[in-house]
Amino acid sequence: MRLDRAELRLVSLPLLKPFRTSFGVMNGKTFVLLRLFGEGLEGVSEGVMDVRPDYREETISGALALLQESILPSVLGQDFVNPEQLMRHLSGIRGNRMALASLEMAFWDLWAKNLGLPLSTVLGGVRNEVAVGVSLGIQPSIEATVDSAVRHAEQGYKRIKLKIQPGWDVKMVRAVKAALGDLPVTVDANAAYSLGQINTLRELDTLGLDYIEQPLAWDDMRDHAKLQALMQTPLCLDECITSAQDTRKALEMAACRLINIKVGRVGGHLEARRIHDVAAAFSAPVWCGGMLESGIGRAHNIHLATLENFTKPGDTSSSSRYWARDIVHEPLETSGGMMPVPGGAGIGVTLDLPFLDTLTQMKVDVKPQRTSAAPAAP
Ligand code: OSB
Ligand code: MG
Repeated sequence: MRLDRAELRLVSLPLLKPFRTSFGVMNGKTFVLLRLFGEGLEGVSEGVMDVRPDYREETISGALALLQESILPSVLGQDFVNPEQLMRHLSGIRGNRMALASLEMAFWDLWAKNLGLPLSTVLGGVRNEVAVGVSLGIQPSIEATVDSAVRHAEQGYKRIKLKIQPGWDVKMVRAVKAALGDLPVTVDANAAYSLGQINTLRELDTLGLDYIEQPLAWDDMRDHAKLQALMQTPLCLDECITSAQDTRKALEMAACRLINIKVGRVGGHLEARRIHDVAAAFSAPVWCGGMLESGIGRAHNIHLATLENFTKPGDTSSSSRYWARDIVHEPLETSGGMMPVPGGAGIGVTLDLPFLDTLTQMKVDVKPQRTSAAPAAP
């Protein structure tokens, strides 16, 4: 596939309700949207970088510059037969997996559309709907948290994930567990604890949680291994894992027993699939995480979650929980805790361009550089 040109946008979409985690409050979602054009078709992706590097280290401004000045100019005007060849071309780039994922994911959409197949099919997926739960942000009170958890359980969501931080943990989780009975409950600390808080972590260990997500530092697998050795409850890593090699090391050192895969965090669908495969070799389940994505990132996540070893419910809940109006035409809504895979070629959702224009803060077109098309000097 020859890549003709790309369009980068900075988009701001207001959230229906603020989303609070241990690292901050989000009132809206600002993200990089990439449209990649080639062979008369268009592939689309959504980046998961943030304005502030408070989840991982990449930023929107850094990724935009890297994509515009380096990554896109190095691939536009060139031909790639498949995503593997595209990523081999970019293999010299260290880190920056969120920025790389933006290009890689848009290419998969374009490539699948060129083949006339759904993305889930070309990835090797085995389902046409995926099981999902919800991620509940830190609420103003325990009562409000229990209410929200019960309401989502009634809607059929298959597990309830509660954001925690020191001071907002054991008591709140106990109340939610008591209200929900057998429904799986998990917690996500987004790296808010240290081994110094072992007493609280040991208390969490007694609550019958399905797993505890990323309790310790975002870049520290070793301390997670120390903690896992002291805990019955499985640990799940999110922030710490950016590659299949990270996954092997984490599982070898028993830093966790399952993995939250976010395609946008790990460099794209190829690496996400490799992580999925490595985890399967260790008999470790994986599940598909989210970053409050619009319909574009959400659709990518759903297609990925059709792979066989995504055996735990993911975070890809209904778009209408997040947005009054999404940027895609197709509704992405669950029923009984199941999210249908959008049909049609590629990711199966289409941009509502007039609405997107009203949300676009900045737009740049990136074209092939003349120099890259010129013949080499003799
Ligand atoms: O850690 O999984 C996380 C949202 C923003 C940043 C990090 C995380 C999250 C979520 C929300 O938990 C998942 C979602 O509903 O998309
Ligand atoms: Mg997480």
